[in-house]
Amino acid sequence: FLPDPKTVAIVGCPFRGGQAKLGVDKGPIRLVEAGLPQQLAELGWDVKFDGHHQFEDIGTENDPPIGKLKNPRFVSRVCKAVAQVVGDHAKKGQLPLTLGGDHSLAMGTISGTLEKYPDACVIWVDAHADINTAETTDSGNIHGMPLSFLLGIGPKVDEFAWVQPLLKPHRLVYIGLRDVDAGERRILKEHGIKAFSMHEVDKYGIGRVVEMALDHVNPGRTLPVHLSFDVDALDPTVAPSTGTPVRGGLTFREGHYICEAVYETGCLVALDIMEVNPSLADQASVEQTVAVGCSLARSALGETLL
Ligand code: 4U7
Ligand code: MN
Ligand code: MN
Ligand code: MN
Repeated sequence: FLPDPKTVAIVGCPFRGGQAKLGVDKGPIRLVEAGLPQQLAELGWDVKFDGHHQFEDIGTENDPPIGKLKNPRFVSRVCKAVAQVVGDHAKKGQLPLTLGGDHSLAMGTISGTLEKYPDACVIWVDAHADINTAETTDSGNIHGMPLSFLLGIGPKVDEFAWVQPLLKPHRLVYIGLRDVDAGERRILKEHGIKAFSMHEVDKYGIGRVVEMALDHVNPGRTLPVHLSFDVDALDPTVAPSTGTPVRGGLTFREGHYICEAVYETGCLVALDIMEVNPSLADQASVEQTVAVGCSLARSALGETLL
């Protein structure tokens, strides 16, 4: 799908409006400071990065909840801007690598991908399903909701009317789930959305799980793939510095294997590395989490040992 020379456009999104914890907006800054652009260049990519996006001026003084949704205007406007940026990069034949920031941003990144590639499929690697609706959400945190908007599930929220419900349930697959809300379970069942939870990772091993996940959304390996990776999919011992850690997650190798296997398909057109929060946990944990974020991105962009 991508022309030669292969170009990756780093989209740094210092944004935390989709959840309450301070610090996740510093994730992209730390990932870049750790040398991610140079590392990708060393893999042979032409790397475009012209600074992090500034969202301050998008923020509104007055952003009261709409129903239960918190910071709805801010989240919506930032995601709309991100959709535009990601879509523009994709249209130029570049691979957008979005660095979060909280996972509400995926509303923007996936909208951008689908604009260029309407038949793209999404591999969502996460401890959580992020598919709550305005009705089912308990927390009101929009980082737990992006997929419901992309799929057009749940009550319409005017503020998010710009999000085109272009994602089809059979083009979405999860890997790594282990903390799914009751309302989300119902949605997954009702819409027949395929999920490989940690139970399936234990049962089949990561190799078969990734193969089955790809067979589900991309049987002929002919469709473009958007990989959205929430670092909380990894076990908290591997990626401790994240806002909503859940024990019993993917090992270091399982997480990297997913990225390597997706790269091997040759179908990857967009990548998100989300929810690195350098304000949480001690300095060693932060450095470890940032380093893991970088190495996941390198694996998805073709780093191999041999
Ligand atoms: B993340 C949660 F209730 N489901 O909706 C919610 F458990 O992007 C968590 O995956 C959402 O980190 C986590 O608030 C969002 C909660
Ligand atoms: Mn998560
Ligand atoms: Mn998430
Ligand atoms: Mn999280």
